[in-house]
Amino acid sequence: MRILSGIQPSGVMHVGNYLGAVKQWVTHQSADSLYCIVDLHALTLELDPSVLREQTIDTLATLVAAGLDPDVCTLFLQSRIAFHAQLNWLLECVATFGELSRMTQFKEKAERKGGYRVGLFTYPVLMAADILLYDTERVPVGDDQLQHLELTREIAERFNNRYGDTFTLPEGMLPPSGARVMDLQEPTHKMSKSVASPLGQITLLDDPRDIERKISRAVTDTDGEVRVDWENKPGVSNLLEIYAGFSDESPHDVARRYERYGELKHDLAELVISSLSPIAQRYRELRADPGALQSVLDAGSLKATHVAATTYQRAARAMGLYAPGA
Ligand code: ATP
Ligand code: LTN
Repeated sequence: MRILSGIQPSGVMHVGNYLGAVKQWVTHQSADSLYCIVDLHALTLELDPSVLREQTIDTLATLVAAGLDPDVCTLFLQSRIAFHAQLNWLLECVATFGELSRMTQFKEKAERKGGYRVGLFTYPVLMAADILLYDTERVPVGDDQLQHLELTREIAERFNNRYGDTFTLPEGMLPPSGARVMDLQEPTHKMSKSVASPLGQITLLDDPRDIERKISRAVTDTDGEVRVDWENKPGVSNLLEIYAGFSDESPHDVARRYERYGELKHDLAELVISSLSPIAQRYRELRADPGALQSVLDAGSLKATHVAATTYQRAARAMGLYAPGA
């Protein structure tokens, strides 16, 4: 089963990224899975170039520390493979302005910032190129990316109908719990790397004292009953969801064991600390050897290029371009 997914090097990874995406990547890694650091997508943000460079290596180290093994799966950098940008252009000539205008992530991010970059608008087309280039069958992502995936399928279907069967239609893959982790301080908003919320996010590199502090201060409610009720108790529901994501249970089963918020928070902090401490420790070791991390990217890019070239040329030929091959 061909699996591909991507993550932006837009900051330190948080438990939302981990439970929604990366934990599934680790579980499903094989010789047929590719994981991509989407640095081109991060150019839609206004990052200082030196910060982007640092964060790219930090992201790679975090992925390996979280359990991705470069000897098993392919870990690569999007910008190293020019076919992503090339297929992006072909697909921009298949996607429509109207469908991109309906993307909620674009609408939300554009609202936050006037004078946004055009890339923020065309972002989902590049994501479709990432996915379609590798004949991807499954895309493990958090819930916020399902709309982009649906668009990817629509673009691929339209392309296949217009130019002949070229692309595999991918399907999303959500984790049973943790597909949508909310900010601990504002539990009606998704936890997000690019939104500053120091107490609202738990990162994979937080030290145990910070994790404990953030969980103990997480917003709850005054009703006092531990149960899943997203409408009336988003804070408590979110804590149960995070717990379930780490312990591989259902949030309802977790809720049944607790009477009081204090106990739930105490145990959740212990669970998160014991799950994340080894990742943070491994991260520090890996980050101390940037040369080894560069080699991971070199090897991964080499493996990915071969597949990408074949698919790109197939698509280009189908559209009438003089691409090499048949
Ligand atoms: P940004 O805030 O910059 O958009 P992000 O935190 O949403 O960043 P991405 O790099 O865009 O992170 O996403 C990487 C993966 O993490 C995607 O599969 C996405 O669906 C998932 N993800 C992101 N935030 C959450 C969340 N709060 N809960 C569950 N999954 C999430
Ligand atoms: N848009 C995604 C990141 C992303 C991605 C991909 C995910 C870019 N290309 C390909 C899966 C497959 C996000 O998480 N914001």
